[in-house]
Amino acid sequence: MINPAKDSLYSQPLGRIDSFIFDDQVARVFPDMIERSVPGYQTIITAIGLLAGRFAQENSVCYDLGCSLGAATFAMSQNIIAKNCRIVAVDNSNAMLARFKLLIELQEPPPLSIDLKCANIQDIVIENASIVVLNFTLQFLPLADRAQLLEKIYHGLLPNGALIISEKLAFDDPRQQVMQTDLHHAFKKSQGYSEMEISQKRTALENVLIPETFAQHQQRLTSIGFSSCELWFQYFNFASFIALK
Ligand code: GEK
Repeated sequence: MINPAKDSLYSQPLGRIDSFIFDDQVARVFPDMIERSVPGYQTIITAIGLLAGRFAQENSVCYDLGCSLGAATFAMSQNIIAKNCRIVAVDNSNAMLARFKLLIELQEPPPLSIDLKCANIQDIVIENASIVVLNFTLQFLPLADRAQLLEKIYHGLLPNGALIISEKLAFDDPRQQVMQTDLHHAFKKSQGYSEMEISQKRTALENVLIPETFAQHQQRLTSIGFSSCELWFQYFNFASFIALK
């Protein structure tokens, strides 16, 4: 059940393309899907571990919001040296969490306690946080709900806490938008996806994954109160940034 399978969900012509959801079919192929779809994904996961090592504070909580199979949680748990930290990993997909639980059981006991929660990240309490990770999760929330979640995170963060957000980006300049989108598709082709897979997946994600520009993210985070927000990684239209309290 847990062997990572190859993502071929969109490889056959689908008469009707349903909106993308994080169900068991997706959870089963997720590691392969995200690795071949998001340029720089593994680099970002490694860096989240390093950032957690730097920002985790003693006696605090580290949150992985929209944790999927826990890649960021595992990276954090291997790098946090601050004493008495725990990780709270949250996802509203039962299918993802069931597999994440199995992965934890299959591993050596993780060095930190990991608390898995099946919940909407909009409904959980965030408190005593030194680091919060939204690794490709915010993009799935309705635009109108994003500021409220980020305000809750800001208030739940300790002084000197950090929020790491990774997202697919949009661009104001139409030429950049076309070029970056084309380059992302070229990346997916280089990873073995066919034109049909790329196009069917794109349709499934329409109105489900809603990208914003980096300027929009930065403006919203600083208007909420974060003292700064800077990009630390970008590969075509995929980026990761860090906001400091
Ligand atoms: C990784 N961070 O591998 N509440 C809880 N979970 C949610 C919500 C919500 N409102 N909306 C979406 N999700 C991971 C990758 S994937 C990114 C994150 C992608 C969850 C959803 O169920 C899925 O597991 C995850 O957010 C997004 O580092 O597939 O592009």
